[in-house]
Amino acid sequence: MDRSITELMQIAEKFQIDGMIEQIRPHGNGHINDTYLLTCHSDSKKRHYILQRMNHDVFKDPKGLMENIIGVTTFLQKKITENGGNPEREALTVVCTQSRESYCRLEDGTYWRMYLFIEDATSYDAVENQNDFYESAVAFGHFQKLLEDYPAANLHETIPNFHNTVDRLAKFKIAVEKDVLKRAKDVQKEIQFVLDRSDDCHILCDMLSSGELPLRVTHNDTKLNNIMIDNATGKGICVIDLDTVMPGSALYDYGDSIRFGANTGAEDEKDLSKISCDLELFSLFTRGFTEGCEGSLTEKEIRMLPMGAKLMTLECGIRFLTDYLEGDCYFKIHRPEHNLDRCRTQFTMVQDMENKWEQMQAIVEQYL
Ligand code: ADP
Ligand code: GN1
Ligand code: MG
Repeated sequence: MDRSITELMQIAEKFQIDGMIEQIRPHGNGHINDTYLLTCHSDSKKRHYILQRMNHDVFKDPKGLMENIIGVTTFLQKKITENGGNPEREALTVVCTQSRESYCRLEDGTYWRMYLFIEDATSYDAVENQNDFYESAVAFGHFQKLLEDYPAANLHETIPNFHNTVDRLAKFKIAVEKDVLKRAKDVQKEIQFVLDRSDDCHILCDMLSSGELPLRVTHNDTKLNNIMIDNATGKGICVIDLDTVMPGSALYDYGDSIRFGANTGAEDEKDLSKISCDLELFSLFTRGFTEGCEGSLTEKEIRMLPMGAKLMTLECGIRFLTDYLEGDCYFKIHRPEHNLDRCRTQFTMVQDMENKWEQMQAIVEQYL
């Protein structure tokens, strides 16, 4: 829902902000929450904050979600301080409400939270230079390493079965069957693409349940724009968008980053000839991620990295197609066939990875 500046200011004033509000405007390109950048000033000093309306349709338990975020950010800040880092730049900081809550619920049933803005850093929507992608890999790997001893049992599952590809496949099949908008007839090729890969959807799930792959505390949404790159040093300074931090596989984090960042085209590119898996970026990310994980990945995990990349891409395509068939209720869209365009880029990327499979495997083997 579009809100007036006055309304947004009233919401912002419920939080412990420093100074007078000067400006508030929409910010970033996330697909899920409504994000605003707040500028305040006190004694000629400017302060920035991120105000977010949490997507309550997607995250059914905002209280549990915020408990996770407080738990994880407190844990990270302690470790960052011990390591001599700057906890306010290298981790998210939740700004509490005047009544010292981590979020607030308005009378209209919407949920809001605030973070300190990470200054002098950028979240990129595409790889503009290779070093940023490499540094994002180191930072995502390091994030996982930092959370190695986080008590996973304390985490709420904010979206159950988030990367359970078998469950995603089942939900997709239901969407095809229901076909509420009668769109299925126009996307038969895409539907068949998924059905032809039904067996693949089981691979990671089976390996996690058999214990062949370890369960870790993972981020689960490691797109390049969920990391802040320091403007001065080019380092991945802070991992953001912690809504989906849950027990998962290292392959989810690795794979989702490859899906987005190693693609030569944008996630919603209409010209599919621009879509492919850039092996140089694939290799660079693999190097950065394994370095960031500091040797904690098992041999099996490393061997399965290409599969992580392929399945995260396939799964995301399945999710976009499911949302298209269900009437675009989940991901924000900015044009009528946006989810279909997104689905097509993902499937083109999967196809390209299948064509380059031996090369991808040879690359990851260098890191064994
Ligand atoms: P979504 O779940 O909708 O993707 P995010 O939490 O990723 O929401 O926020 C959307 C965008 O807002 C991010 O991609 C980033 O550009 C920006 N952003 C979010 N939090 C911060 C922060 N603390 N400091 C600076 N920028 C931020
Ligand atoms: C969403 O929230 P955002 O825009 O960082 C989604 C991811 C998808 C991604 C596709 C909670 O990420 O799972 O991979 O869009 N997040 C959620 O771009 O569903
Ligand atoms: Mg995001």
